[in-house]
Amino acid sequence: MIIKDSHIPIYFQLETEIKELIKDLKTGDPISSEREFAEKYDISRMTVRQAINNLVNEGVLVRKRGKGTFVAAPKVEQPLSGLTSFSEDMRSRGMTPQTKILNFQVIPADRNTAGKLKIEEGSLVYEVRRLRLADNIPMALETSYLPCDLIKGLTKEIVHASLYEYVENSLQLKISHATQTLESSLSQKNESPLLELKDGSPVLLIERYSYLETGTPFEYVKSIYRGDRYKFVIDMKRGQ
Ligand code: 16G
Repeated sequence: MIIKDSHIPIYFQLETEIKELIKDLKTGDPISSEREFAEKYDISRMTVRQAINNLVNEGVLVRKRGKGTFVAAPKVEQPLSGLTSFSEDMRSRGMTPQTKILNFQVIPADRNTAGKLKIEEGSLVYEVRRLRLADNIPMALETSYLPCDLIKGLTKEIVHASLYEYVENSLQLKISHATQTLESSLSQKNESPLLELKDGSPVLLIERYSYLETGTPFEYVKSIYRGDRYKFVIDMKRGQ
C-alpha cells in the first residue's frame, strides 16, 4: 500500500512494495511495467522509474533492454570471517566455479608490489588476471601477484582451477591468514564488458594480502566484485 501524504517518499514506499511482491516470484520472472505500476498506485511514471532504478542498482531487479524488468537472482552472501578461496565459496553454495584467464605472465615486481609482498624490487612475480564465474555468471575480476620463488611451478592450468588448492595440496604450504579491505567503486570501461555490467555500475574493490603460516605474504590480490551479485556478511561482538 502506498500512502501519499506520508513523510516517507513515494518511490521508497514503492520499493518496499515491490520487494514484498517479488517474494512470491522466482528468479527471472517478469515484474509489471512502469505504466502498470503507475496506474495501479495512481503515481507518476517518473516515481515508478526511480523506484525500479534503485532496485536495479541494489541488484534486486534486472532490466533487459527491449524485454522488461525481471526478478534478479539472490545475491551471494559472503561471510568475512573465514579465509576461503573462490572455488570453495562457490562450491559450498552448490554453484560451479569457472575461470577465464585474461593474463598470465612472469614480471619483475615494481616497487609497490615488491613492498606489498615483502620481496626485493625487480624479483620475479606471477601476474595473474582472472575472471571468476559461478554457473557461467561473471562474479569478479581478480589480479593476483605471487612471488615466483615461493609459489613455484605455477601454470595457467593451475590457476584455471584453484590457486589455494595448489598452494596447499601440491606445494604443501600452509595458508594461515589474510588482511582484506573493501571499498565501493564504479565499474570502469575495461572491466564492465567482462563483468557484463553497464559502465559505471556499482562494484566492490577488494584488496587482499594473504600469508603463510610462517608469516610470509604469498599473494597480493586486487579484485573487482559485482555489487549486484555480492553481499558481505560480518558477525560483530560488542566489546566489554
Ligand atoms: C578468492 C580470494 C583471492 C584468492 C582466490 C583463490 C577474495 C577477495 N579473493 O577469490 O585472494 O586468490 O580466492 O581462489 O576473496 P582459487 O583457489 O579458486 O583460485
